[in-house]
Amino acid sequence: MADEIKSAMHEVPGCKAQEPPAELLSRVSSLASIGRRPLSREQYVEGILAGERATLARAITLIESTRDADRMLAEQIIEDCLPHSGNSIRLGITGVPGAGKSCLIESLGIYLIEEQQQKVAVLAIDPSSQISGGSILGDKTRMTQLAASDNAFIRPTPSRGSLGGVARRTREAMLLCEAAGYRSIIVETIGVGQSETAVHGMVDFFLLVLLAGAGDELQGIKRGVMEMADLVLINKADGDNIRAAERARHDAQNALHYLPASASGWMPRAQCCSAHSGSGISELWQAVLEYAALARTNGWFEDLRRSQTLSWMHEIIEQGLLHLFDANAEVMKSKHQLEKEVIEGRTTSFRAARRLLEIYSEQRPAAADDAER
Ligand SMILES: Nc1nc2c(ncn2[C@@H]2O[C@H](COP(=O)(O)OP(=O)(O)O)[C@@H](O)[C@H]2O)c(=O)[nH]1
Ligand SMILES: [Mg+2]
Repeated sequence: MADEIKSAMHEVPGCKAQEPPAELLSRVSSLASIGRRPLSREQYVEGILAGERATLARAITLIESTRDADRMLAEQIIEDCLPHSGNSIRLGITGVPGAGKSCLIESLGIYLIEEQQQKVAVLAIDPSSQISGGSILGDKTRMTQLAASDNAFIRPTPSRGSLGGVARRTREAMLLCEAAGYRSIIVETIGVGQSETAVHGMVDFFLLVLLAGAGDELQGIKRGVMEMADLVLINKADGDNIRAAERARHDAQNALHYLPASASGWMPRAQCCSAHSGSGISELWQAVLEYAALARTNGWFEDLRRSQTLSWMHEIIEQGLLHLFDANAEVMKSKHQLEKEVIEGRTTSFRAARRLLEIYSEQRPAAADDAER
């Protein structure tokens, strides 16, 4: 921009570019930085509890940061927000790419805002974005109406790190969204690898979006994913596709019957919907509400959240230990050599792993002694 102005001025003969006064420059730069002024822990928390989207977004950026200082501040913010979180319904949505998840979230989100007077947060877990650099970003174009609403908060997937790391950041972002007053949290995943399991481990209700197709509609969907579903939705039940969708719904309902009963006491169902026409969207929400009412009455809702919280703790310990292991200089010194020996068949993977763990545990007491001294 500044270069454009400069070059335009150079084209005017006799016009000499002048340096703006230093005082003006400093005023402009302080004006520009107002939005990014560092906030204190209290300012972050106050802003989030007041439902300020910009502050919420900045706090999530801290969660995603790899800087230790940011991480520490993020943890303090989460701690302060924790007593205000939890009051929501957490929905997970999975399905093959192209099934219409993003369009469905747009349609459901608008329904929740307009018909149920709710605030809706949309988060995403997309491990493939590690390679593509944030493929879910494109999805905002499928959620234009929702993205424009003051009552919606859409956050693309954090694109760095392992699935465990991505999942942890999404869970933490979810807690902050709840503290900011979002009563419906929707987490979108793509049906790849472990991401369904990660999302299932952080939501109350799990939705599987399928398409009516030629042949076996359930092909390509692993049995495990079907087992996790509380609701199977056959999307794109519109136009010429309505009858095929109804057949697919029937097949899915049959398949659900053969699965073991869910511990929640809920009977998973299959329903049709169209993200484009909006048919079946209120029925979808009705099923979520029915589930929540049942699970709250029989105690499952709280039991599930408690066990999820416990597994998060265990996951954080595992990740933390791995981090310590990788950061240990003695371990790293021997790791490369041992890896080479495993590849060349000179030792077994079991013995090499055991040796590294021994090196690691020999290091720990020494490190603790150092700290005491
Ligand atoms: N006919 C029809 N097309 C849909 C519907 N929902 C989504 N689509 C289309 O399906 C394609 C994939 O949708 P998208 O939401 O990006 O799928 P995702 O990959 O599962 O998130 C897009 O071209 C959508 O316009 C629907 O209800 N009916
Ligand atoms: Mg999508």
